[in-house]
Amino acid sequence: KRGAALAAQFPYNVNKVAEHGAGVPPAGAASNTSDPLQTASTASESAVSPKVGDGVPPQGVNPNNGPLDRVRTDSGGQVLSTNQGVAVADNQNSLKAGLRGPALLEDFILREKITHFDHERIPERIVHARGSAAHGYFECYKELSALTCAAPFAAAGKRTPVFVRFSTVAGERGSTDTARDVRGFAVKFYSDQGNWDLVGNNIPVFFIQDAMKFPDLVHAVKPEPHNAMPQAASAHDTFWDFVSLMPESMHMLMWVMSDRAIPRSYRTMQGFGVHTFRLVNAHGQSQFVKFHWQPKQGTHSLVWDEAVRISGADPDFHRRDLWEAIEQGEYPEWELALQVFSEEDAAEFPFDVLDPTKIVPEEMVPLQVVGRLVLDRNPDNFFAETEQVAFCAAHIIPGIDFSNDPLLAGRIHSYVDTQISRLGGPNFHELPINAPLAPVHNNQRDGMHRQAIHRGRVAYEPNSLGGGCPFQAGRMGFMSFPQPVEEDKVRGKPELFAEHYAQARLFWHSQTPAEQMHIAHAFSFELSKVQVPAIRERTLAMLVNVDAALADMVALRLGTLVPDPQPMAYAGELPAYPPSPSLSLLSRPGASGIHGRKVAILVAPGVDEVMVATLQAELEGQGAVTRLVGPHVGMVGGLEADMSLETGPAVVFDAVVVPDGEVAADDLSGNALAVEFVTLQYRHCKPLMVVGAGAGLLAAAGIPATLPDGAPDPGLVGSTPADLPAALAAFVQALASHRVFARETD
Ligand code: HDD
Repeated sequence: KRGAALAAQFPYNVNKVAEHGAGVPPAGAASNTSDPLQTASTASESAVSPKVGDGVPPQGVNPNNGPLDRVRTDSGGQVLSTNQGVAVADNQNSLKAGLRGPALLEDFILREKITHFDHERIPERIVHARGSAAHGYFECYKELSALTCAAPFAAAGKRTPVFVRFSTVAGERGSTDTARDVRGFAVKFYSDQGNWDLVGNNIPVFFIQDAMKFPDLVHAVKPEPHNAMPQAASAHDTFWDFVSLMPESMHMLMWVMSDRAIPRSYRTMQGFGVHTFRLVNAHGQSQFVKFHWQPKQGTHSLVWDEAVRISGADPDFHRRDLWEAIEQGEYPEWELALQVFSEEDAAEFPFDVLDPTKIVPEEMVPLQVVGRLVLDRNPDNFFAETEQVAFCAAHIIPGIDFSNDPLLAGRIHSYVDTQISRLGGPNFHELPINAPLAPVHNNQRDGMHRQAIHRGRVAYEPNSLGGGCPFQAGRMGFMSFPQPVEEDKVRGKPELFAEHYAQARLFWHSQTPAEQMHIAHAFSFELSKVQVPAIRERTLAMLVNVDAALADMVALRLGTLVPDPQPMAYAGELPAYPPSPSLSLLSRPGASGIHGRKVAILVAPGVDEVMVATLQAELEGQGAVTRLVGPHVGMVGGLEADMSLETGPAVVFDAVVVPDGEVAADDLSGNALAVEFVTLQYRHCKPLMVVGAGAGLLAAAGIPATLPDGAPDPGLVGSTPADLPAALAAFVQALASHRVFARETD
């Protein structure tokens, strides 16, 4: 009798129940989704902190949701199966000849699982390996048919779904987010005329002028080949060896040594299409264009010491920031601005618009804002979307065309080519994240991993058996702008490409003193890591051509003298540009106040808990994110701390508040981590607010009450409990202006 009862309960091995123990699923669990055990575990796993959202994307916002739904898989309430859909009874134990015997070759379940696992990784991107992405839409402000027939600009209010991936360039897939580096800003528009990829960076120029040099540049900046060091850093000999022999990189080096290369967030950086492109209207008329993305959050950066510390505290800093902002409904936005100019205008510029080491200053061609980009949905799966997305500089649509920029020409080839090995064959365009919303019909067939099941016997054109389909679109299709060409076939560069310094000077002279200091320090830091003195000297010789004071500052910190300037290749007189204030990061504070800014509220037993609640409500009411940081997580008095001083150090916050409460202030003042917290907030020029007894912590940290010149420090807000509302207003203002660089002394 007992045997029969057990058999009903454990149908797999009625004679040896004890050997299987709890690993055997109760009878019927496979088909019975209301099983209490399963329900309980599903519920507890999906219970996440309300602070990071429930992970469920808002549906219906983005039209690209629909097609992706087809391939979305959700295992909630489902039984575990093999890839062939066979339910798996035991996911704990392999099949063996006896409990202590050898594993059996016939265990197809184990073999399928391990084989799939063995092939889970794909090659990382050869550059831009580290990245984070989100879905959203582009909304056109006004129709631009006079300029272009491109679908996203067809009507005011028209929304085109997009997928945007931000990245660092040099580091490997698992490298830190806050390395000094260029950031990729790649936008895939799923337009109704096909996919358009605007594969740009957060810096409007590039290191080199010709794609022929791209492999050399990348080999120089990547970890050195003999010892695979350093990771995600340009501060090493091979990079500076290369660039100091390539003076065309000088302008880009100025940008990369500026705070642009250590952004506070992906949300606070500009994006640029870099190259000159063409807009083409329905009549075939064309103008040149430069694309700019302007963050509504303002342009903000970290300071170097902070960026270095964040690498340890939270290497996913930018990925987390983007993810959390979107989960919290703080959708990042950029405006798309165009600089449009004719070929005749371009011929008058003192630089060549085909040279990607040059900008078109805004003073020469103003920006026109034509739409906005909103990121409102996190990916469901990092691999399927962020990793498998394949951007390509060659993906353009009717209404957009290339210019003859020789760097762009190489890119048009490189991206499809690289995906063929990275994504394992020529059909990567069928992966859901890459597939256009526009219909795809052609006679390309077969290849690895083909998804489409093409019907019929016709895979050629012209044909009569398929009624001539798919037929070519004629004037409704993509037509290259018929630019007249009559030249000799040569290898070489136009004369103006040889002028390398005038815009580097323009950039330098357009920075505020604090930004100039940061640039000088960045050059000094990077070159201090260079072991070969001749490389340092060669770089200094280039810097002299930019600005003598800059070369002096750097030479001083390298313990050397300023050498003679590097001879210039350009024979003509250098163009003189008036300073362009828009090149300073500080010229774009952003209109959105403190949205998405992260504020730490330091708590310890005895803190004024009512005040903490008020502070949280007020700051969160204005869009900031608050976190209670205490000596430990969990209950601190009557409050629940989100982070400890160790797991939530100063560098991951934009600002700090130390609330009132005498006992708490004493406790924090005696805590080395709390003292370090406010010290670093101060040192990194961030706003600090102290209320009542909270001021004791500033005193313990020896934080000066005024700026070095004796003026009041707008980022240091002190308050009595009674004056809290006025103090909060001052604090919010300081937070919105990001940093107090006048504080910097080190
Ligand atoms: Fe590139 C990736 C941006 C020059 C070849 N590039 C890549 C990505 C961005 C850029 C944002 C990452 C896309 C993603 O998120 O998946 N690249 C640029 C910009 C350039 C530039 C703004 C200069 C203006 N790139 C450039 C040249 C070449 C490449 C000159 C080759 C001739 N880039 C590649 C690549 C990558 C790539 C090897 C690596 C992974 C990939 O394409 O998908 O094909």
